Amino acid sequence: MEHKPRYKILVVDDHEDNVELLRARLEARGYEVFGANDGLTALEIAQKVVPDLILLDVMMPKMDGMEVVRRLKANKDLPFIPVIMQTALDSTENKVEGLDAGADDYITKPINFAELEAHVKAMLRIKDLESKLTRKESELTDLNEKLKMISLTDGLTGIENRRSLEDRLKEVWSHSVRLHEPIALVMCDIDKFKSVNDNYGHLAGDAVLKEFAQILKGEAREIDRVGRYGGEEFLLILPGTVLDAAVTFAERLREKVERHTFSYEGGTLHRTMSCGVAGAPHPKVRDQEELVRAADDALYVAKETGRNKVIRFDGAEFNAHTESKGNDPEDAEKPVKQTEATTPGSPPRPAATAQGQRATA
Ligand code: GH3
Ligand code: MG
Ligand code: MG
Repeated sequence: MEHKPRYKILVVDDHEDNVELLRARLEARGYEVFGANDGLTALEIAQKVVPDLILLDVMMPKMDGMEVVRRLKANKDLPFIPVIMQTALDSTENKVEGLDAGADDYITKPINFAELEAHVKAMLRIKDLESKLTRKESELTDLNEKLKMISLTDGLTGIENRRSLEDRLKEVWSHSVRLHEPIALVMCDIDKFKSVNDNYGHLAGDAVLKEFAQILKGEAREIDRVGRYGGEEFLLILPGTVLDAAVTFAERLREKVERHTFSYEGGTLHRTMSCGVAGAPHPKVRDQEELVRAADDALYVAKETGRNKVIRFDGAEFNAHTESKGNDPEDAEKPVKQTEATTPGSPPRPAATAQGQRATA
């Protein structure tokens, strides 16, 4: 059998007899009844027991029912509690004033109990609907929060995904510009990661990615953002960091990865990573997209010049390499690595080339 909730009703009347009369009849109907003989006590009890309904006498000394209902309805800590005003005066003015003050219903004295009960039931139905709605609303808010989290999180590693990184970079970039603060990016890519999958299986690859993400997270500061930018490519956003410091940080990361033993079900393995580092302010970096491209270009040079290294955008090695590739404007939109694009699994990076050659122009 379904257990019916026991509704709590607060009866407020300056005449104790009236309270007791209603208490007896309502309790006989299965309601839990609380009584108050003045407005202030009513407000206190309402706060304490949070009744499902209040039967409120209008005419009371000190604080009348109008004031009580006004204060009740203004109290943001309380949920919706239907208030039925009981007025001895069968005057329209009194009813209007009560409803205006925030009462939900009224009943005139002397009280006809059958009528009162019908009003109580009707109000409790509304209360139930309202509670259900509030519950649904809060469930929906929770669900939206969760969805938002999911949409910004990388499913495999549990760290931020590319969308989240891009949102955050936009914010950090404008913050840096506004406050004339430096900002740096480290783009990391695991070297020869494809061979992990090929040699040890996709699950081993997944395990390495997860562990790799944790290494980056563990090394980053609280204010840094670490996310998975693509397959085995990770981006760190370092607010308030100059290029030199970011390069030092990336070098430390690189060494850490090089020394790290990755575990997967069935064994352990080692991998290295390459990093591209870029920072702003920098004459060749005008917006956050150019900053990402600069870090990506530097990463590309790191890959091209042997891997397991950190390359600084616009640094000596970066420029020497991009210059050696020539700066024929005809090539500007072509990938640097075009002739080597036959290497399986090494997609050309048009953006890298465009920016890299612009740097030498
Ligand atoms: P390089 O040193 O030039 O970066 O070589 P690489 O093998 O690391 O790079 P490449 O881009 O050739 O291969 C990346 C591989 O990463 C290919 C892809 O199957 C794998 N990969 C991408 N996402 C995932 C993933 O979520 N799990 C696993 N196991 N592998 C992934
Ligand atoms: Mg790689
Ligand atoms: Mg890659």
